[in-house]
Amino acid sequence: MFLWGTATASYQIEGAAAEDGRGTSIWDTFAHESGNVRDGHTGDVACDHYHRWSEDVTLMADLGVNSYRFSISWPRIHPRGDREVNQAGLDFYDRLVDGLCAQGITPAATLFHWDLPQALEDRGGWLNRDTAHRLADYAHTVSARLADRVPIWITLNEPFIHMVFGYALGTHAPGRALFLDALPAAHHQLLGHGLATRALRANGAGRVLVTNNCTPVWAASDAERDARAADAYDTLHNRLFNDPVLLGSYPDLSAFGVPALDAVRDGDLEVIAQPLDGLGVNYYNPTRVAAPAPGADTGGLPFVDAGVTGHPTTAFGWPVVPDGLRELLTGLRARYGDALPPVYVTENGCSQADEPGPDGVVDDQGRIAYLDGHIAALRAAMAEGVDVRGYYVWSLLDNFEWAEGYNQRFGLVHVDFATQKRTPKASYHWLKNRLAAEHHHGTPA
Ligand code: PNW
Repeated sequence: MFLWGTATASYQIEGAAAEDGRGTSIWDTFAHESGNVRDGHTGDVACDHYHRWSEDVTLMADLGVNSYRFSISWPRIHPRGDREVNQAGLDFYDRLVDGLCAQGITPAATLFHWDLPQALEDRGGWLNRDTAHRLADYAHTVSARLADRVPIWITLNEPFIHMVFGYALGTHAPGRALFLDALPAAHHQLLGHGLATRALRANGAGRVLVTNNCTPVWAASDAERDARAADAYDTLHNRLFNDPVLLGSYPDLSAFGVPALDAVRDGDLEVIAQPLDGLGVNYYNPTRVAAPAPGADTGGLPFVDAGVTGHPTTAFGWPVVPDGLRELLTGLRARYGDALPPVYVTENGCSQADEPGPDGVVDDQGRIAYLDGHIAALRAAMAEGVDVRGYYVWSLLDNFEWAEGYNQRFGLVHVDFATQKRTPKASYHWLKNRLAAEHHHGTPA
């Protein structure tokens, strides 16, 4: 059965940051330090999903999705990052999973969606190889409790974005600006993926995936130097995370003047490359890059962002290019061939400045056009031979959009953060009709 779902992440929706024994995560620390998040927003309350999860499951059941991708808050389970387990944290996900199953909604659980226990950051976070082993312990704890009812597990969410924003640029937690010295955070996350995969399989987890944020890369011109810049960007953003998992090798970064990954030890790539049941792909937009101007200071990077022009943009300023999803998926198939497992589009969506009108209706026509275009592109990729098994809209609810706080709304459901009132937007009603028709015909969209 093709999986149609919505996606969320723990820190972005749960709130209840200090309840039931939850430990501190790097996002608690980061958001509470002034200047890091727009308007000083934090995830302390967020969508209060920790208390309102049942209402949110009902919203999904009414929408007609057959799957839900959520993430588990690591510090709710292991508050200090060590092996000590907080049962109340496990109990929360137990209730949620039972609630989903009762509605026929297949749970897909992400282990790490960026909310690392602060205690692990205090020991170096993902720059410390030991964190990979702690992820495996955590994978063991949660799958021992939930794998009997959760058939789909995603080890990591977007290790590229976490490395770049968290460790290279410092715009996300843990707020470190190490530039190219952030690279060990890539390897240690991937090692954690491999070790966690083993732990999940030992507990009978059904399907194990990793989710990478992928982007088609366009060269700004036909010039050879721009083509090389595009190749370099593609290597760092896409191949650095897909190659080791799917092929068992890292791409050669030295070809672009980027230092080699010296964190890699003998045997690591075998751990990272064990067979997967699927590749999770998050797609938002393509990226267009150029070679740096002669003498420009790019911090050692062999490319600059040239911007995608000539397309509509979202509230975030991200270009809307539906065909980029088809290009991305067929490109993955072309590059990896039979080494590409079934693909799950684990996130796709857009932000808009949505507010209810005088009639109470949130008329988000832009989101409807976005989703309609991307679902058509998904279908085109499948017609061209890409084995896609699922599609998840980011996001069910307007939520805490990281460094942007509550200022970027990605939800199918509007949230009034002052009252926690949920209002399904026009896109929710549109998708509901779409899913009902899909159910009727039995084929994807
Ligand atoms: C993803 N970019 O993050 C995350 O998985 C979600 O938690 C997030 O809410 C969603 O996309 C929307 O931002 C991204 O700059 C963050 O290319 C930044 C980028 C892409 C994805």
